Amino acid sequence: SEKIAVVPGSFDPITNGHLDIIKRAADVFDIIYVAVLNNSSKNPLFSIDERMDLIQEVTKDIPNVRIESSSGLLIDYARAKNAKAIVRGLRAISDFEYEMQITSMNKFLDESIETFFIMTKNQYSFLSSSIVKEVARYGGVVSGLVPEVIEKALIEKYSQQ
Ligand code: COD
Repeated sequence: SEKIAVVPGSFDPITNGHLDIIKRAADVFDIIYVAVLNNSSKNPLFSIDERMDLIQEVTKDIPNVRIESSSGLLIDYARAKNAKAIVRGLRAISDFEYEMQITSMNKFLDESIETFFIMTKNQYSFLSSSIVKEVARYGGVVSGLVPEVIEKALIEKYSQQ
């Protein structure tokens, strides 16, 4: 049977670090659902629809990737998709505590779904959507850190504000 995994996140916006995790997960699993979800502790810059469109654009060459969103719990979404796995990216030590916490909560909610971690490439270790937004907001160059369409979207977004 097909091995289905969910790659969840805020993706506000998607960076080359996220994209690398999605590509590597797509090499291992048959179908990847990239799920744009709400992180209640973050205040998003891009709407869910904008984030989904941007992800669609930069993953269009990966045939087994599907982009969706959900306003509920990740675990309910994963169950509805018949996913066996949740895939997360791991950067520096700072990700560890948070990831342990959500992984153990998701395990408590549904024991049958496993969380897998893919370690980031060195060059993306310190890359985050937040730091990219911070730099773009003050007119800094973020090429190489995000795909070109994302850089354009950031420039456009901040020029409107
Ligand atoms: N290199 C590698 N991986 C990276 C990089 C990078 N440079 N940057 C980010 N990542 C990874 C992250 O570690 C994460 O695994 C993934 O990419 C997405 O990152 P973000 O920051 O876009 O997403 P988060 O961490 O805000 O996502 C949190 C969720 C939205 C998944 C979470 O809040 C959630 O599940 N919300 C739904 C409600 C829910 O179920 N809550 C209870 C969970 S216990």
